[in-house]
Amino acid sequence: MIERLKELRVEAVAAFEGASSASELEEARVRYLGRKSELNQASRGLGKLPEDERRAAGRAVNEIKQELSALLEAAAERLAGGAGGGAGEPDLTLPGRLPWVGRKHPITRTLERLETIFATLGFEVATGPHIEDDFHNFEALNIPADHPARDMHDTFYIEGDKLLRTHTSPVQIRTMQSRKPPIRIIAPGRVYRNETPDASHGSEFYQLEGLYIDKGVRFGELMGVLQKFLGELYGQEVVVRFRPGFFPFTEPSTEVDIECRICRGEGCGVCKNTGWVELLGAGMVDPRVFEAVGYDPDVYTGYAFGLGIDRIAMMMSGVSDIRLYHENDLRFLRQV
Ligand code: 2NL
Repeated sequence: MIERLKELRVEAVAAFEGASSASELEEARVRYLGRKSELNQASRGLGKLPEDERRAAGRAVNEIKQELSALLEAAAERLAGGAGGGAGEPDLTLPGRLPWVGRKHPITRTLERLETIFATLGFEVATGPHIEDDFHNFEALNIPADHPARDMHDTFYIEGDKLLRTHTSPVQIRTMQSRKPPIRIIAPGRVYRNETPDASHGSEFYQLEGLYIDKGVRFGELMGVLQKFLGELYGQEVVVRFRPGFFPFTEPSTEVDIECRICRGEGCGVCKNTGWVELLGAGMVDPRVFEAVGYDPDVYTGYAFGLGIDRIAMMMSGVSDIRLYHENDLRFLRQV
């Protein structure tokens, strides 16, 4: 039987490699790999062989099937490649195949736009590690030990006091520790939260925080800079609202909204009928943060702010599910 299989193999290889049209190839396929082919019958007859022959014959049948299937595929590709139909003549009237040109990820494009705006406002870009420690991510930011953000359910802990940063604030803590004011930086980057993902929450997303520290920095300057930033992003006619808020690391704190651009404040689905869309959180750096990094809060003051980059990207292009940005599906990424 093995002898017969070897002969069959030689015949089939010649048939697949020699096929000069799709129909010839199909004929060869039916003959050598089809349901009624000799090979398939041999395969079905294996059970009737004596135990000692069955193993070797079974292996031979499988090897040949695999080899022939690969050859069949290669032959099909070869025939499809020589376009121009049955005649084998290339159709020179067909449009050329454009090379596919890659592009930047929508989050990257949004980030670069934000960086450019803040560069014109005098902010330099600072970066830092994604694996942080409890001090830089929580303690120095005046986030108390019993704060829910520090729970296992909200933060990815690694081992000991190592964790994945939950915001980019630790970059600013590190910058303050290593430099003296004046400091005017933005810290953009990926952050991590142990959350069940849904349309507006991912376990990884992008944030941008800003920090300005010097002598005599006041709340009015924060308002002015954010108004200017939002004007550059959305057009100078944008309507900005500051409303009281709370963060452990700023005092006083504010939430910053813009008038809904879809309904112009009338109320719609996007602004959940409030007429306003929340964009940023901000405030004056809490004196306890200054103490944690060794700055004298009687000498220096400063402001800080934070925003979600994914959220800005979503609002720019009307995307309603944050998870789409992190699935790497090119059908989505090529559209937005
Ligand atoms: C938000 C709010 C905010 C900060 C981030 C900050 C950093 C340092 C000191 C003080 Cl080192 N503050 N960052 C301040 C206020 C708000 O983020 O909604 N982010 C998405």
